[in-house]
Amino acid sequence: MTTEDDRADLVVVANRLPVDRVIGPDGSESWRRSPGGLVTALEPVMRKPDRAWVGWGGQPDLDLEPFEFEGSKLVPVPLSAGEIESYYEGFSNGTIWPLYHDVIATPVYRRSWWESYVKVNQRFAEAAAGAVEQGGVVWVQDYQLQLVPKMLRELRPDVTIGYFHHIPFPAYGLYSQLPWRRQVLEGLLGADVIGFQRQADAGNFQRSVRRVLHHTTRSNEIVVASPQDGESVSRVAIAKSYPISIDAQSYIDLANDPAVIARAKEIREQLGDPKTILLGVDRLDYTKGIRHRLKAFGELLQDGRLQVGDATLVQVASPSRQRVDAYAELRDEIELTVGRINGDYDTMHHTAIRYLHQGFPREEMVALFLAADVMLVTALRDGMNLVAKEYVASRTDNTGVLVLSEFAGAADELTSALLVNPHDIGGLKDLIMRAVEMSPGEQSRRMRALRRRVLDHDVEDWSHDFLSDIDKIRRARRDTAK
Ligand code: GDG
Repeated sequence: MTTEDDRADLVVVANRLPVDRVIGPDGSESWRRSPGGLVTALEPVMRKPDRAWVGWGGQPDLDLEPFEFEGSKLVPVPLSAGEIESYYEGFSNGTIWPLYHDVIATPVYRRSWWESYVKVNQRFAEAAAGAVEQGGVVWVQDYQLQLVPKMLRELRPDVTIGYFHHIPFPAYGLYSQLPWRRQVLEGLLGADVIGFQRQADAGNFQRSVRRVLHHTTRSNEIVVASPQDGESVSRVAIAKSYPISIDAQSYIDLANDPAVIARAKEIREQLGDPKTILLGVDRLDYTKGIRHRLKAFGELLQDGRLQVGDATLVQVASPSRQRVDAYAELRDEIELTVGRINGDYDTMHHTAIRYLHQGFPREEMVALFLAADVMLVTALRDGMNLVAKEYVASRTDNTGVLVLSEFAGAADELTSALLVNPHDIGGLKDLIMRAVEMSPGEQSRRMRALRRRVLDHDVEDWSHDFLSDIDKIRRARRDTAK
């Protein structure tokens, strides 16, 4: 039972709790902090007292009471195996994810998935409503929970609501395909502040709101008119960009760690000391442009512009959403392509592509960043792409080259990278060669500018900027209520 006293001043609501359940050999149960990016991003926020996090515990049918973890309260939301299939794998990752990433894969519109999404969003909204104190703040995270802001406002009109959208918001021409386009926009507009990665995403959202709901927008503001007791009452919602970032200092610390530096050297040696190591690090996802990257690299070997032994591509593709069909198919395609390229070009001593379908600890990732001369981020569409920022933060000696897709949110900030349209395979090949051949002077000039941006705007700035806008609204409301 939640009492008035243990309700939190700030509640984060996300699909997943920030912890994983571990069962010991003796059957004992404990929780471990999960390694995900969102957990790191919200760490400075959760460190403060009086915070709670509402989310799913990561296993089906886990119906648990709220519990304390590292000073904050965690409120588990149960999901059945069927709901994981329909709400999470289905509507979230089979409908919204491909639609919002410019239909790189075909979105599936299934009414039963939508019904499950509504039901599960309602459950999250109720859990949040029970966890937040009078006049508190709820911060909803991401596309799995787009209906929560409106549902929560209906349950708790006293609460100030924020929503952050980690993925792109598509142009109206694509968004309008969604059979539930009106309900989703109304759901999001339940929030007082709706945050996006890029200004272009906020612009796309505003245009959809004008076209579908006929609300007026001006600059970052949307006038939301809603009928109340027969009269139309309007309020203003903010929709603007708050580009997410990383905890840059933690990457610098790892990059300066002698064990990580030694490991980077070892990785180079184990790959046969090629002149150039190129690196890709992605969840295995069709949005990340892994196929385009492999094609460009394979053609460079075929053309003789790169030689095995001189250049090696390391591709980490961490396992992701393996029960969704499009992901299983993509894995087969990638592994076929890697096998073909390696079959054609490997020698007894050297491999063309070292492909790793595995997850690694953060230390190993930073060792890879240190070992890599060229980082390839060739996403076809990406909300931000944190890997690009992590690579830059780790390059403390200002060497290395970042090749970055224009279609990743990070391209708005990291303008000193070599920016590329990954659909243009010829252009991508030329840019990879430019990266491989770049002089130390140019590398250093570019890397310094990139590092300045990432270090000046880290993840703490992101949450601070968002929560200050929320706080302004909360204070204005309190003043009016006086
Ligand atoms: C979504 C949006 C947006 C990956 N493999 C391993 C590993 N990772 C880490 C990376 C990075 C994170 O996972 C992935 O973040 P990205 O931003 O690159 O991409 P998404 O997972 O698609 O994230 C994206 C983000 O949300 C935040 O708003 O930027 O656009 O799609 O931190 O390093 N980490 C470890 N082992 C791995 O094998 N330790």
